[in-house]
Amino acid sequence: MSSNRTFTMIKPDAIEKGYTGEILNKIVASGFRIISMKMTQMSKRDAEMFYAVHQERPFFSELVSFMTRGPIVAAILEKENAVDDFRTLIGATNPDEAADGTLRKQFATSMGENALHGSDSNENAEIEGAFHFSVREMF
Ligand code: 3AN
Repeated sequence: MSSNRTFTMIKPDAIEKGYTGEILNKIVASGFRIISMKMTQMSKRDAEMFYAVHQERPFFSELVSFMTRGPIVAAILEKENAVDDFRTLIGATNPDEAADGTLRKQFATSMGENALHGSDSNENAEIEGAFHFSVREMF
């Protein structure tokens, strides 16, 4: 994937609360183009693989059960400087620390239930995008 792409998931908490449409509108209005998108539910094994880097962290089992409790919307997004600009758009992991105008400030409730994922590097954007989408699902 090129360095102008990032990967996101709208997490189960935001979907349960009916925020999907509003979040997608804000992402597109912020200049991101949707390359790939689907609503899907991760299995326990999927979430354990996706978040393998966090497996030693104390919140790992909480994270896996949260991310599998309902559907997510996974998407690959394109924009110049996509990874950094999307991290800026979503805001800090902890919504209490997220800046005004960020998606987590508006839609997240806690450190765990924080509404959106955004890749933290070009390398991870590519790995995470390939985890959810095949080449023929990238447009
Ligand atoms: P970010 O998603 O902002 O890159 P990471 O990579 O530090 O944050 O954490 C990955 C995910 O793990 C977060 N999105 C969040 O859902 C969860 N998480 C991080 N820290 C905690 C915590 N202290 N308690 C519960 N869940 C957490």
